[in-house]
Amino acid sequence: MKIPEQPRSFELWINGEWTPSEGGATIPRMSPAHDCEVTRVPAGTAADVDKAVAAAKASFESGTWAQISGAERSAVLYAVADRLIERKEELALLETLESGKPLTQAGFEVEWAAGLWKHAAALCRHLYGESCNTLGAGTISMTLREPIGVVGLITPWNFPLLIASQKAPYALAAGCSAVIKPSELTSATTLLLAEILKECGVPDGVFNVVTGYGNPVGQTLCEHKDVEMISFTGSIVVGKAIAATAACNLKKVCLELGGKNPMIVMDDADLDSVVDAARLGAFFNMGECCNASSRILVQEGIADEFVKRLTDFANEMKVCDPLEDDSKIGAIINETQEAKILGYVQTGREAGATVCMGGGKVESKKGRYLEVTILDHVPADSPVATEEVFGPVLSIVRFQTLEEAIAIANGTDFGLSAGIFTNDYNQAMTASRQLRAGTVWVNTWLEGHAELSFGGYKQSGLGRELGSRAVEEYTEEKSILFSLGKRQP
Ligand code: TXE
Repeated sequence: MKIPEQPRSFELWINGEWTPSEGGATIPRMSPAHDCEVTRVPAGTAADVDKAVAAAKASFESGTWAQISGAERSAVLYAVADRLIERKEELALLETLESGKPLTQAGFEVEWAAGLWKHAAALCRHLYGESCNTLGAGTISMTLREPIGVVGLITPWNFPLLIASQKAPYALAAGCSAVIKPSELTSATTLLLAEILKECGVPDGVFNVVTGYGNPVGQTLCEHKDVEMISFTGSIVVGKAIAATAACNLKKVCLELGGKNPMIVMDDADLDSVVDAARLGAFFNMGECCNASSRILVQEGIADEFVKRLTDFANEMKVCDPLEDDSKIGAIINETQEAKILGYVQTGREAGATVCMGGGKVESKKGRYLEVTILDHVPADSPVATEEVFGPVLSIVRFQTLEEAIAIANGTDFGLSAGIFTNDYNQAMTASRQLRAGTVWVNTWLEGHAELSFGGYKQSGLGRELGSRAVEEYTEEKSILFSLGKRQP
């Protein structure tokens, strides 16, 4: 796959068409792997957000989408899924060029995203209310689920198309209209998604994209009185700021804020499965993954063997140009992230951890690459073992008993995902109950299914995405009571 000679330029997508930004400023995106400009998007303004929200509100009030049947919406969302697959190569290439992730993984991400559009398409026809039968013979009651209105979706750079697809299809399935702000680093696939939605029959104004920086674009969206809900994926710091802003006009917020996910490995675990899962969990997407198993808690009896086998395996992982077929680890998204990751490795060294492999930069003429890094004997309370690194750095913490492992696992502010590898049923069930996380994997990792909800305990977030109730997040519940016959005074 070749890098296009010219960077691809985009405008905003408002009311079903490409629209220049009011301000005229643009954001060039340099490929983190190739050191050349690959895309350019508008640096949107508050006025652009106002325009997009007005278009979304008008489309919502017109009923062209909100008031048609679930079956009709479902047909459109299925078509979107098919079109994503048809344009997979183009989408995957843009994703790789902007993010630095291996092209094979970007292709997988497009397929995964398409699967979410299909899941939402199926849910379109299954939005039910309730009826209460115990209010007395003189009444009939029901509840309805109605779309919440205009929603603001704010997404990060690690899985741009996938995370947009964890939000947009469910919002649309509910009948909402949306304004989405992708990360300023990786906006291209979200803009193409807008074009695809139009091709597939989503009415104008229902899906709008305003590119640009967190402030003013994201900030204005969060402050906007005509936006009823914000769904955000990103850092804890920004998540808290969004919650505070949204509180001023009582918007609903749904937040997915990352994790420091513990994988517990017991002495009796099947080592082949563990090593494979640990490699995938810790290094998929260069570790820039909210579900990364960035700390592995290993029981002492198996620890030396585990570290040896994992290190041998990880040594085979090729860190190189993400456009190469056998690339397993691509480039790091930007200098800020690179410095953050290297800083954490340094704190690990200072805390007394052993660097089993990696720990530094990969020398390259072009691009920003880091070595696959494994730290052993990491103190459980050190920063590299308790804070989100978001890079190809794995911390191994050793423990003696399951009780100790669960205490360590639960000992951070996060609670996104967790897991245990063991063949002992009792240990697996005990951990499943006691781990404070939105997802617990047993003898597997990173296995995601749209049918299961996704979200965090504690500071990993608020609300849930995916699962059978994913569409409900984007609705209001209305209670209706019929009084039969003449009302008794
Ligand atoms: O995130 P930000 P960054 C974590 C990860 C990473 C760190 C920083 O640890 O190292 O966050 O990444 C928009 N109002 N995650 O700086 O700033 C911003 O433009 C409204 C975990 O990129 O939170 C982008 O679209 N929006 C995470 C989005 O928020 C604002 C995935 C995320 O950017 C805003 C990514 C504001 N005031 C990073 N300021 C996960 N949960 O998976 C910024 N934004």
